[in-house]
Amino acid sequence: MYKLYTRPGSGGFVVEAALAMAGVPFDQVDVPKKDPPDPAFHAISPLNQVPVLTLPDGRSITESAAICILLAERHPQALLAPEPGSAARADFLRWMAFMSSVLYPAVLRFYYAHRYTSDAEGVRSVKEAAIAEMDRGFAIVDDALAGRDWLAGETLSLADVYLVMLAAWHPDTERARMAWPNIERLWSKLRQHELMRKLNASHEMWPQE
Ligand SMILES: N[C@@H](CCC(=O)N[C@@H](CS)C(=O)NCC(=O)O)C(=O)O
Repeated sequence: MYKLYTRPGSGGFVVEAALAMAGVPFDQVDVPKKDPPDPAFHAISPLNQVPVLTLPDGRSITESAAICILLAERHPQALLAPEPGSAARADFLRWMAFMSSVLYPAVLRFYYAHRYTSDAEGVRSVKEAAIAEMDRGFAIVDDALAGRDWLAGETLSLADVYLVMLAAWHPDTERARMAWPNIERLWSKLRQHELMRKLNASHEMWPQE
């Protein structure tokens, strides 16, 4: 059985969505935010971050995008991602990598700004720069969504869930929803999606409609 180490409001949101969409049972462990972490958690998550997924064979992996791609591979019937080899698969991989390497780190720079400067006075500048970097990244994804219902392929994939999770973390969601109408169009659909609504009830990513 899978075991998901997570925390409400964290990147565990998209992994929980993937497991639920795949219809596979899993154990869930809510990891308290503490530094240093418990040694057992540190052994599977050296950066003391969630999500971590322990696979049925006992191996544990970190990195939300890698976990999503792996789950899509292991549960192809759930259509969590476009089929390997398809043109849409290339889009899926591109956007998963873009979101986890550009947008997610920009979000972390905002919420953990003290880690990115040795100057206590510099925290504000780090936060401002983080928002500018988020804005640059979201604008690129918003352009990619123009005239499209979904980020990759013709149906919902984990890339869409990943995107709305990141959008919900924007420090100014009011402005985000106005600034990127294509992302907002996708997000508004997912705000009505039964599973997303259910997950949002425990993660409180956005105000429930
Ligand atoms: N690159 C990692 C980032 C994971 C991450 O930063 N998780 C946050 C929660 S959303 C966390 O655990 N932060 C605690 C910390 O960095 O101390 C991924 O994509 O899974």
